[in-house]
Amino acid sequence: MTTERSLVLVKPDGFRRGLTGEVLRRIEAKGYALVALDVLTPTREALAEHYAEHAGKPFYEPLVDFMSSGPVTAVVIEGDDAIKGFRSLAGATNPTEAAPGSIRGDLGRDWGLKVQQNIVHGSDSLESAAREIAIWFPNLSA
Ligand code: IDP
Ligand code: MG
Repeated sequence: MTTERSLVLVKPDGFRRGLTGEVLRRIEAKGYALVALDVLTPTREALAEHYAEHAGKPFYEPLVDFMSSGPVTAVVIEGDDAIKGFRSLAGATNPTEAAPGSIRGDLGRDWGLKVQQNIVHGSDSLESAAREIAIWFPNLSA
């Protein structure tokens, strides 16, 4: 186990629904530290970088439209095994399948859209976390 940083986003659906505080509450209650926090409407350029691995997939354009549709809260969290730990707090990508107790399982649902609006993003590996933190917080020192 190592101290890790992860990039968390409260996506535009979560922000619009007033769930930023609830997401931050769960992160803090779990014991992770908040290292940096910003509220911003992401540019399509930043999202193209952030979601490069998904370029070309059927949900890619709807995903970029959705993610640039309004403000998000971007957060860097820190703690032992925080990357895996936050993925566990977030739950499965599909909110219908996400376990109750998780953020997506408790607060999300399928809205019948081309892209799943599932409240949060969390980095999925050390490499992704480093890459994503550099995109969202270029001035944050490691
Ligand atoms: P993750 O957010 O759980 O890591 P990824 O596979 O990285 O999931 O996908 C990024 C985002 O794209 C998801 O959070 C979700 O909003 C959307 N997405 C992923 N797969 C699908 C899909 O099959 N249908 C609709 N939207 C999807
Ligand atoms: Mg992902």
